[in-house]
Formats: sequence, structure tokens, C-alpha cells
Amino acid sequence: LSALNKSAPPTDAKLDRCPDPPPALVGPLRIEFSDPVSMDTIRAENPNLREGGRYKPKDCIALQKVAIIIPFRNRDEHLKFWLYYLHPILQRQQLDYGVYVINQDGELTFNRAKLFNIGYVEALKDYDYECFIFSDVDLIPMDDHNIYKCSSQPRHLSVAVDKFGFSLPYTQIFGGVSALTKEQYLHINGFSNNYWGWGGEDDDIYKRLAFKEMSISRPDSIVGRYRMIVHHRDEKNEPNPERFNRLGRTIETMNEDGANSLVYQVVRVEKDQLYTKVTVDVGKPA
Ligand code: UDH
Ligand code: NGS
Repeated sequence: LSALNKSAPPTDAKLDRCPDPPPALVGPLRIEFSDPVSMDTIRAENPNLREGGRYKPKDCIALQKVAIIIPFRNRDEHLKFWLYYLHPILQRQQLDYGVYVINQDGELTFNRAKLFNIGYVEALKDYDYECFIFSDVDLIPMDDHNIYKCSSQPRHLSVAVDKFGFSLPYTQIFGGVSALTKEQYLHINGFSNNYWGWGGEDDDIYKRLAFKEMSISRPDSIVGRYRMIVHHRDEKNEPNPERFNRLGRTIETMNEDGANSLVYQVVRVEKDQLYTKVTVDVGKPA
């Protein structure tokens, strides 16, 4: 049968599901940020991407359709490193994926979790994604066995970040890079739209999952190693003084604040070979 398959390439309908684990993974990766990379180099090194930063394996049916959502403003240097390292990894992982950079327009206070909610909605306008990876732009996995797909429980992927000495800073942390299926996301009414500025929005997601009696799945601390690109605090993303108060009320607010209360405007959509960038007006604190 395999000889037959070689002589006559199968049509899409006859493809098998991709093997688990993916055969081309290489394990630990050398990740460094000393030499800047150019977009043209990254485009040339990833010829099999389709417009919008889309890919699917051609010889097998991917195990999951995955949208990767990156909250963004004014981090072009980080985005280049992310694209440079992640596209080859995601292709080796044989995922049917798309990369969505959700760019907050204007200079008002940043809102990471709302940008995630927007990414969820905008990605689903393109394709029937079933898994959503929510990733900071400055976190690069150091082992390609850390698969960017969803599990039967919500998954936290960035468990061993270099800046925390390659271990979890606290058990409940859910920030950095995480993965939720459509069902898991909708079960918690998505994320809060009301955390403006730095901090707490990821802990709010953790609380939502815990209140819905879900548990967190994680890779081990070898496979789950990450490098974070060192940077200064951004303007208009100061620590949010409201975050502790809000976190005390998640259980009361989560049913009204989330996917079902999301309001925003799309300013423009740009499709590059390496990503779809959706620039959005997220508004400002009420
Ligand atoms: N982000 C942007 N632009 C911004 C703010 C945030 O793109 O202006 C995105 C980006 O994807 C980033 C994520 O939101 O990875 C999380 O924001 P962050 O990187 O500011 O959060 P982190 O906790 O850093 O990593 C907080 C400031 C650390 C200061 C350390 C000084 N040594
Ligand atoms: C906690 C924050 C989280 C944050 C985590 C790690 O204290 O949002 O630190 O931050 N929670 C609150 O502030 C309530 S880090 O060291 O990466 O900047 O993700």
C-alpha cells in the first residue's frame, strides 16, 4: 500500500490522520536573540505558508485546527523572533494552523485579555478552528515536543520560563502561553474584558477554569522550557491597581463579563505570508 501511495499521491479525502507524536520533531532547540532577523529571511525560510500565516500538512490530516492568538502593540522586533522560531516548529508539529496578531490601535491602556477574546472571534471568521493558543509575543519554546495543541483539560504550555529559573513561579499561574479548545473557552465565557494595564487577567482566567471545575494540564519542566525576550515595561501597560479587587469578584462577574459582552471595532486586517494582523480599537476603561 505504501508503494502504491508513492506512485499515485492520494487525494485529500484519502489521507490518513497525522501520526502522534509527529515524526519530524528534533527535541531541544537553540534559541537566542542576539542577531536580529529580517521578515524577508523568515518568508524565504517558510515557503509552504499560505497568506495569513496559514499552514496545513500536505501528506496527512492534522490532528487539530489551531489558531494562535498573539496580543500585540509596538513589539515588531519580538514578533520577528517569534515568527522566525515558531513557524518551523509548528510545521514540524504537523498542525493545521493560522497565526493571528491582534494589534491594539492607539495609545491608550493595553488590554491583553480583551485582545485574546477579539482574536478568538476574528480567527473563527476565517476557518473552523477547534483549538486556540493564547501566546505572549516574547515567549519562545525551547523544545519542539511542547506541542501547540489542546488537551482534554485547559493546558498551560509556558511552565519553565528562563526568567523564573525554569520553574513555575506559583502553581496557579496561567499566563504566558496557554491552550483552550473552543468548548473550554466558551464554558468559562472566554476571558474578562475589564483588566486594563498589567497583571491579574491571567489569574482571572485560572479562577474561571477552577470555578468550572476544570484542571490544568501541563508539559513537564524539561519539555516546557521557554526563553523570554528581555524587555522593559511598556508604556500604557502599568500595573493595574484594580486587579486585586477584580480578582476577588471573578465568580460574580464571569457570567456577564467575557465572550458574551465583547465590544470592539476592527480598524484594519492585513494578511502577510507569516501572519494575519488585525488592528482593533478596544476602547478604554469604563
Ligand atoms: N504586549 C504588547 N505590547 C505592549 C504590552 C504588552 O505587545 O505594549 C503584549 C505582548 O504580547 C506581551 C504581552 O502583551 O508579551 C504581555 O505583556 P508584558 O510582556 O508586558 O508582560 P510581562 O509580564 O512583562 O512579560 C511585564 C513588564 C516587565 C518589566 C521587567 C523589567 N525588567
Ligand atoms: C502575578 C500577576 C500575574 C503575572 C504573574 C507573573 O503576580 O498577572 O505575576 O508576572 N498577578 C497579579 O498581579 C494579580 S511576571 O513576573 O511574568 O511579570 O502573570
